[in-house]
Amino acid sequence: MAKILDDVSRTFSEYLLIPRLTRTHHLPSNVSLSTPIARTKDEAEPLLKLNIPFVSASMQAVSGVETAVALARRGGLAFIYCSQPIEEQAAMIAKVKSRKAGFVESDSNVKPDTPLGEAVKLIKQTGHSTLAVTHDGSNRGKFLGILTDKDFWEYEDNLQIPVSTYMTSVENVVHGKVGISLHDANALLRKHKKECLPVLDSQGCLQSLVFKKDYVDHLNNPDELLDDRKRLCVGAGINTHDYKERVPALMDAGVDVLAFDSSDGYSEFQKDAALWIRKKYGSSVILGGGNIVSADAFRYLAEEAALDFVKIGIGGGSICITREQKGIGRGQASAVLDVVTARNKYYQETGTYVPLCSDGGLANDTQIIMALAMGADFVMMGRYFAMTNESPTPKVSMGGRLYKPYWGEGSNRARNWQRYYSEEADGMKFEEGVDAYVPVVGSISDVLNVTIAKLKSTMCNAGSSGLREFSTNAVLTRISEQSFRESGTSNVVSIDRDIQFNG
Ligand code: MZP
Repeated sequence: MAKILDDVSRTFSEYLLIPRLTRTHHLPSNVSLSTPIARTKDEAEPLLKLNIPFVSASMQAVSGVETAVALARRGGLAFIYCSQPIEEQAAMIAKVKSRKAGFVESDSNVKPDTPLGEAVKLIKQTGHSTLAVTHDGSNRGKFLGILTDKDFWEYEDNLQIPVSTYMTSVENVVHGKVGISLHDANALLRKHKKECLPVLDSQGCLQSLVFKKDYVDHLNNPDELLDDRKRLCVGAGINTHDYKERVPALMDAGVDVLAFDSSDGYSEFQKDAALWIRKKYGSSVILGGGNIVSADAFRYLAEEAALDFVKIGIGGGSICITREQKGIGRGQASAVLDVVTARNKYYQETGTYVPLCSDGGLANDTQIIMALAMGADFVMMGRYFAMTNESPTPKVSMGGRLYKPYWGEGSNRARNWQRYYSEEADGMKFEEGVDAYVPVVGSISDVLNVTIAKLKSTMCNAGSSGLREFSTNAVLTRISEQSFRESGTSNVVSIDRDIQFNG
């Protein structure tokens, strides 16, 4: 007979945190949000820690190059989506890695005889206002000069004329020599009041560029998530079908973290693929997987597949209709609590700590806080990042408001059959995700500022300075429907919430 679990499936909104003693050192400025993303044994340092507990979902409408750069700059990590050809995903990873804090490979280059009009097009396409001019238009060609958007007037100048007429020629460009330190490169930029410093080899060929903007960015983003070569970190989604080709391409491109992107990760497919990757790359590769919602599934992926981290969540995503279509899934709070209990037990038994990620269905900052309080080490979000300026989709104006398209990986639009089916021939016979719109809310940095401020404030209320301490000490209470209703305002007419002004 089918087994029925004792408790119902619960969601994060059914809980509240009880404050603990806030001591005088419990100030937001003292709170660390650093959190592991790789398994550790006996409290050793993990291979990688996030500086904030937020990662973006491996989804077409969420994690592109700009999302990855903006999120890594704040200390989180994006998972570039795998529902695209291998070469395209690897190229996106390489692009993020080239945005090294410091020396950057020039990715916008032209030849001296390139018509100005083409250069203007390139500036618009890439959003980079500085182009390197090299003899062959490559990023390692003989350096001939620099063209910036200040060197011409698009609507006045003749767009047919070659860029050599408008560029600043090499003799007049302040440049550095290969081997120059970042400190000295920045000093040259400062001394000569320049925005960009080309670095040339002994043959006069371009090697890299150093931008004043990156120096300023670095100062503004002290939590940047960098690899040991000071490049931004980036993750990639993978599937259990083409991993033998995809993973080597992603590794060559410099990916830092891999994660299986699957709606149901409790499978031998995932274990077999994980073991193949481990055999080929050893323990130096950080490999996560899931998604799961039960203690058994955690034990299987932690023990048999030796994953570094495990993602929790089936059917809770904002664009997900899996529960409705197939009847599988679990309330996210119940799933997190069950898997955290299994993880803690595994830790006690083996000394191995496996980080957990709560993935999907986080409808607001309070739910993010609740997931972390319940023991998730970090959270993965789709909708949250899809709503930002940096997500890869265009803004659309509807009814006077700006929106962005946001679609599930299980929708017809994404056609990511590998996430859901085990046989290619099956294709997609039904959808598990919808095609929708979300309002535009601003830059990733802006939205993170608010979420981080709320999280740190709550952690102080709960008497904690770190995330592990937060979840270990958290005391939660379930709330009745009545108290849920009273969580907002009560018995008042709120100017913001209830009164609509007409201008
Ligand atoms: P959310 O943050 O938008 O609520 O949820 C994002 C998560 O939903 C993803 O990380 C992924 O686990 C899941 N997802 C992505 N596509 C679908 C779908 O089409 C889906 N059903 O459930």
